[in-house]
Order: sequence, then C-alpha cells, then structure tokens
Amino acid sequence: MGVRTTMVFGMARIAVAVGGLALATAASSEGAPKQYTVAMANMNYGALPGAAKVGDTIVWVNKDSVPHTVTARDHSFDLRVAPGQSGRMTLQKAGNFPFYCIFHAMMRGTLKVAAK
Ligand SMILES: [Cu+2]
Repeated sequence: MGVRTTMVFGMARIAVAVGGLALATAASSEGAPKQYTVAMANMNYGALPGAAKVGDTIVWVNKDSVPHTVTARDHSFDLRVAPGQSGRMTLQKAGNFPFYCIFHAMMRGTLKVAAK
C-alpha cells in the first residue's frame, strides 16, 4: 500500500512539472526563434526579413527552373537550392552579410542579422 501511494504522488509531481514547462514556453515565445521564407523567382531574391536574429531560420524557395545559391561574400554561408526546391538556413551570427548567387551575378542582396 505504501508503494502505491508513492507512485500516485510521483505522477502528480510529473504533471505539475510538465504544466510549468508549458507555461514557461508560452511566456518566452517572444524570444523564440522565428522562421522566414524568401522566394527566389524571376532570377531575383524576394523581400528579405528586416528583423532576423541569430537563431532564426530562413527558408529559401527556388521558384525558377534553374539552380540558385545564397552565397555570402565572406563565406559565412553558401546554400545551393535546386529548381523547384527549398533550402533552410539557421542564422549563426550577427552582422550584415552581402550575398549573391554564384550562377547569376546580378542576383544579390544583403542579409541583416541582429544579435539574439
Ligand atoms: Cu541564381
């Protein structure tokens, strides 16, 4: 009998712990990583996120029928995206990153990444 009482008490403790975790997650959702989508279409990059932060993810969607890349001039990232495919990139460091497509020199942009 003594063992069973302990088991029930243990279950109750777990339930409280899980509830507390859910509450903490909801409270800190403002600082949670965000996901942005940037299209690559008509040989150009779409609108870039203006408030991206370290830890956020950018999904690059290639809507063209040719491959594109998202290549930082300082080589901090180099993503290849096949036609009709998408690729994701998690932002690792803060700064302004000029980038281009290695296949199409006229495709270029600057990704602004704020500190976390
Ligand atoms: Cu390209």
